[in-house]
Amino acid sequence: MTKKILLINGPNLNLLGMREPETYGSQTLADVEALCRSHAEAKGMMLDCFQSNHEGVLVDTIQQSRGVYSHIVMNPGAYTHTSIAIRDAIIGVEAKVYEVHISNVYEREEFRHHSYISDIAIGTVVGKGIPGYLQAIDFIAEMAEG
Ligand code: CA2
Repeated sequence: MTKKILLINGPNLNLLGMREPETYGSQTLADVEALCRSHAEAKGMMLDCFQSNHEGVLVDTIQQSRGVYSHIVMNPGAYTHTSIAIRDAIIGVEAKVYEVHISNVYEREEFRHHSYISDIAIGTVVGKGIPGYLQAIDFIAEMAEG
């Protein structure tokens, strides 16, 4: 069965390419989404994209992925470090979640060192820039079905 990926980006990632290029690069969110979609399609998978700045909307979106998506690639942004609600939503769906961080959170402020997502994710990539999203997609492509 074709793997169906939902790419979810959390708060402030709609600003990609517009500010802080030294930390987050110069590609816009639209660039990143198009890159991820074509990368997934080249590997025989399909990928949809979603971004929100709102915790509850992200929880709703994760819940609604049930029965539609086999995998989620998610950069939860700052909610990584705060959101038990997003953690619980991930635990509640069958889709397997791969966590992505553009920057190396372990080389930044201490409050970014803890993730509520990492221990329930199938994998985590940090500090690889935008190619980290492609690494997540590659991992999913190579995963055994089921
Ligand atoms: O490194 C990452 O991908 C983060 O998830 C990004 C979050 C941050 O709170 C996490 O600790 C690590 C922040 C996203 C902010 O995105 C921006 C993008 C461009 C310009 C300004 C902010």
